[in-house]
Amino acid sequence: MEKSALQIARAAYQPKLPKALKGAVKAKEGKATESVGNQKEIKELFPNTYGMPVVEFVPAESENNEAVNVGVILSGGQAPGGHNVISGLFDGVKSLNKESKLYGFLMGPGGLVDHKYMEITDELIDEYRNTGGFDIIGSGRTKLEKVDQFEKGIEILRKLGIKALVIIGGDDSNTNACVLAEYYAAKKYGVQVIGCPKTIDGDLKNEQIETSFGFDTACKTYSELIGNIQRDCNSSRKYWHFIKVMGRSASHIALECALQTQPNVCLVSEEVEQKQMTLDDVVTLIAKAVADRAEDGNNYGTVIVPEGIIEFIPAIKKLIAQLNEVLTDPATGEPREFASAEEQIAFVKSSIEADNLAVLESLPADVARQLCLDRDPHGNVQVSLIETEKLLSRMVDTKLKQWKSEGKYCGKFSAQHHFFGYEGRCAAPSNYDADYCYSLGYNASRLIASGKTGYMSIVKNTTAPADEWVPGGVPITMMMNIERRNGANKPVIRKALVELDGAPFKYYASHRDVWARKTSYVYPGPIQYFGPTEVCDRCTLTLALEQGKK
Ligand code: FBP
Repeated sequence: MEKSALQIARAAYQPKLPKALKGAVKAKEGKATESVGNQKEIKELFPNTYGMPVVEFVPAESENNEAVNVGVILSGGQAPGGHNVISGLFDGVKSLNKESKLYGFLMGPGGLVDHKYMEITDELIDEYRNTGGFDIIGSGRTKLEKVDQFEKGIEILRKLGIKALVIIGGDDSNTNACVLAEYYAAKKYGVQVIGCPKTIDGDLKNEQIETSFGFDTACKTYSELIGNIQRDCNSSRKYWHFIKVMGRSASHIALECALQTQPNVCLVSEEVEQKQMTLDDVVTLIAKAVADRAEDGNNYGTVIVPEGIIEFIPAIKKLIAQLNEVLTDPATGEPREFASAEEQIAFVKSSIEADNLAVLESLPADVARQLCLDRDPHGNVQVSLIETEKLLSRMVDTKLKQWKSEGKYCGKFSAQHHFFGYEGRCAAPSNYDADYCYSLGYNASRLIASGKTGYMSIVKNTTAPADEWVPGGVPITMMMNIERRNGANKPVIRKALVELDGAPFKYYASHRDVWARKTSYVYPGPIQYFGPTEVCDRCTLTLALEQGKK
């Protein structure tokens, strides 16, 4: 495969490792832990993996350096840095013992169940160091949650002599990793399961996990593009750009992009929910910004829309919750099957409550259809398919026309639409993600060597220079609570939504009135890989604000 000059230079980049991982380590254990909610139920469900301590790796004289065969799985949506997790893990297991082997299961968790795998060799890994994408072994969204899958898995793990499995995924995949760890521990199968926090959405974080990998690079990529649009917008001064950014539920990406680019409007789903806003309230908020700027002679602007917003409008959220219930077969817990889309829509309409039906029918026909029909394998509405940016601009246009008819000055309104999601998920990882991911993978090898299972690999203090980063592990059960999913109560990792009393949102809220009216755009430009550290190694503004570093 031919490579660009940047790719060649980038391949030679040696990711930074925390000083604590540069020699032999031992696990320093904290106190017994509790889950974040429903302690009694989680303890009962995870008798072998509940209550374990948080661990931190500290220097040691020597460590367990027996050869170990390890398997790795990339699960769910792509996120920049996945290849570096695997290269860190590869280097980590080889540094323990040269005879260790790393096997990659192909196309996600399904590869484990279907026994599709490949050995990761020196030559192979060297092709992928510091590159974006998950293409080294591919990814997939098969849910690993049934006993027959676990049993199929153990067959191939035994055949390959694999003693530990690393699952690189988001909250759902790490929940399943924990269920698998518990199952193998209960059965005494002798296979450890370690998770790794991945998702561009940034919603797998808590007191132990500073950020999920990929969030940094994806937000920098989208912010570069939003900055370019803002410069175009400020040059021609004739369009309002509606820019939807990914983030299935949480608005972390939208908020981070707003902090980096200072648009006229950024919607934050969590605020919409907290203020119990209706779709009309959201439309009015944007239309007001358009009319206010028109008064100043500015018939242009930018609006950032988080992908998941539709699910946070309380009336629509209630509707979706009922759709999820009625579209799940209570006997199997699986999505119900229908002969045709029309049959499915008719079933939905006859099964939901009257107030939910009224909300469904108030929506534009294409959006209503989308809500009734599409689900991902986890049973979630596929929000990335709903064209919210177009829906909102259409409704803003109608609102402005109505205001004009009532005599209000609204200027001219002409809209352009964008959706940034896939553009950022496979970008070459920023230095932050390249270093963070390599450290997460290397650190996973130390969790394995210390005999841990049901843990997630973590690296803390990442706003400091990499030397001072703190590697360790957090028991996955510690992050769990019980939530209603697809018509049933399930133990799941609690998703981190944008906190309205957190520093990133507060910073945005204290500036947004000025940004809404006055053109205050910032143009962040492309990710830089070579150059001054304050340009190349900076973290997201979200993380800097959360840690009081801005
Ligand atoms: P993960 O949570 O699996 O990392 O994926 C997140 C995401 O990128 C969302 O932002 C988006 O809604 C979704 O994946 C799109 O999924 P798909 O790749 O299946 O279209």
